[in-house]
Amino acid sequence: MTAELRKVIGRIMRAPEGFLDAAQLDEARKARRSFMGKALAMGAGVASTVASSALAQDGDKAILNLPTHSTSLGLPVAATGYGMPSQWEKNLQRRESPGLTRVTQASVSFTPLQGLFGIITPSGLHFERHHQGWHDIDPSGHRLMINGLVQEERVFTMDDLMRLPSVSRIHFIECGANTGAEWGNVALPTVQYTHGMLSCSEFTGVLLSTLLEMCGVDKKKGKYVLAEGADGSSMTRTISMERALDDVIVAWAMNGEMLRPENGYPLRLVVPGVQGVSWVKYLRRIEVGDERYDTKDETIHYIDMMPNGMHRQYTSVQECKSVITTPSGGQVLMDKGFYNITGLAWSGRGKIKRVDVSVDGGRNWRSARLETPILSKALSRFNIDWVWDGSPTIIQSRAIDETGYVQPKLNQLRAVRGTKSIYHNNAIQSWKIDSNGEVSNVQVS
Ligand SMILES: Nc1nc2c(c(=O)[nH]1)N[C@H]1C(S)=C(S)[C@@H](COP(=O)(O)O)O[C@H]1N2
Ligand SMILES: [Mo]
Repeated sequence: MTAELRKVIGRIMRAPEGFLDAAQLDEARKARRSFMGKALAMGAGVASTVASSALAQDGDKAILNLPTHSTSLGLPVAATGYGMPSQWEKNLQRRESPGLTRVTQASVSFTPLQGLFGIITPSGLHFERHHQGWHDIDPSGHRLMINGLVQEERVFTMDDLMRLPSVSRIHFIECGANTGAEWGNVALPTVQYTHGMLSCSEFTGVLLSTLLEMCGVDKKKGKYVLAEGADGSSMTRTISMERALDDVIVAWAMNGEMLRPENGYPLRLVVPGVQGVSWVKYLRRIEVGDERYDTKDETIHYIDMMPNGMHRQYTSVQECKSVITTPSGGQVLMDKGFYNITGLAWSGRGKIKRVDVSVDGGRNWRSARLETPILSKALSRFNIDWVWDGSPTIIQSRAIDETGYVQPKLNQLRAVRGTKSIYHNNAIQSWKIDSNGEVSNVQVS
């Protein structure tokens, strides 16, 4: 049975949008029925895994007809000064979750994790979280001030900063509210919406420690720094001096080019391993102080409601977490057979050590292949072979980081945290696969 199924490359109706609309779903079901009929008749079928050709069943003959692009002149260079994705990929978009927020200036657009490969998020698909809209700030007028418990308070221009010794490092950024809607019940259909406040990029900038040293920071009295953004949201977050002097970057570049305006152009803080809110965009001021600042973004927002009714403050580190991105909610497995299960794992405390995958609702676990590089406080990509026998099942991934911390089950997390939280949900995600191949979001104990 298994050896036979292995010959069949399972086809996935991927839907770059993350989910299929009613008409597409109908088409998938029809195609699935006719494919299953043919596969049975032929013994085994071969087909592609991409959405656009998922329905092609006689693709082998197409290779004989030379298409126009093989017999004509192509486009000249520099048709576009800045390259864009193929027209065939136009459905792969950041998307807002309808009704999530009242106004689109204080909103989120989610990264389409289901359509991405490897660990780097293309800059145009990096998720956005704005509290008060975004701006495209003229860098020549932008300044960064460092004040407070320092020998010399200073104001830097962008030119001043970009002359300094820089570092380039790959890190994930995850909003503390990522997966927040899932605390109570299943709330969202696709991985884009459940986990898409997550991106990973190479950031370039000057270490905050370099700037603090230049200003003669008082390391004895200075226990904290406050980071402040230049937009109207008055985004301000306290960061411990220990962390500020460690790996925090005052960054101007992302994935080889200057930051995108939505992501903080011309300057943002990169606080590796820490929730997104501390990655202050449009960074204009760092103040060194002797106590925590208890700003609105750390007393009212980004706090955890515990089961005893008390709020927990300053949960900053994003704990070890993982999610299967394919197959994931909204996709459809078109037939039985071989599939590559793939997903992402990350930890705010360092490197990913192992990712286990279950294809039977958590009873048995196998270790997935981790792709290199495996970097500290960055996304790691995992892959594992799977032969689906066509029966309904639940697939899950569980990550373990280099500290030995194991990603918890939802119920283990709820036992400690209750169900009233919004932030910091790093539970194991379950995707249910129906006998008709449809994948959906479920919660299991
Ligand atoms: N100035 C400023 N910085 C900000 C925000 C903001 O609204 N204004 N949002 C924060 C939050 S809550 C998150 S999750 C990250 C999102 O960064 P991104 O939009 O680049 O994904 O930026 C943080 N920094
Ligand atoms: Mo956030």
